[in-house]
Amino acid sequence: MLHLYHCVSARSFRPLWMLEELGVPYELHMLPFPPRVLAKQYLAQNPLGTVPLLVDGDTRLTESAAMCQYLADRHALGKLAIRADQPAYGAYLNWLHMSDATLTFPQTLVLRYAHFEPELRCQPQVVADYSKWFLSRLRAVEARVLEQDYLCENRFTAADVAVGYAFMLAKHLELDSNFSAPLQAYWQRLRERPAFLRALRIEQSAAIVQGVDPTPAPALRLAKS
Ligand SMILES: N[C@@H](CCC(=O)N[C@@H](CS)C(=O)NCC(=O)O)C(=O)O
Repeated sequence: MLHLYHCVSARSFRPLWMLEELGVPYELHMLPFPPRVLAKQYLAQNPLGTVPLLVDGDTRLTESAAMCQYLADRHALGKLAIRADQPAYGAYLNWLHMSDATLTFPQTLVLRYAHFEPELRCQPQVVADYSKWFLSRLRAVEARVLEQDYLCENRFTAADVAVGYAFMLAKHLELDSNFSAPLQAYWQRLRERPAFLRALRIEQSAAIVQGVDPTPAPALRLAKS
């Protein structure tokens, strides 16, 4: 049985969405945000205190994009993967890595300096600069989805899940109104997927059942903790 440690709407949504796409059984462990502060016992599982953590027997992963790749390769006969011998493999890896290193990275600065820091430490200039940074980095996605519906081989893959989470976070950060028409259409395709909608419902109901605040992490203020 796979175990996923997750906070509502955090990057751990990537593996949750993947698991729902693949129909792989798993146990979902909901944590309050930030677990580092509010669930100190979790540090024994993941010393970083971050989510996600995916445990599969002796295998433990703490990087959400790597989890998308791992689950696609290991748990569904490659249904959502691109194989190393396929022409789109390099592009596939590039999207997977880009999803967090290039797209989510600037978003986390916006998140921190607009939402998480106490009022006096908020940094409007950082928020403005990194919002712009994020939106300009979406140009690569825009160019791709102008040509085809999905990022690789014109079919839905783990790369769309990894990149799709950056769109979900952008919605929470209210950056989505700046999306161009092709980006809006791509995001629409992703968020209409039954597995995406199921993952949203599952994280809410699991949070309630497990006694965790179901407010999406990006909407919380760290000061609240
Ligand atoms: N690069 C990692 C980042 C993990 C990460 O920073 N997760 C955030 C939630 S989106 C977290 O747990 N933050 C809580 C903290 O920093 O204490 C990934 O993609 O999984």
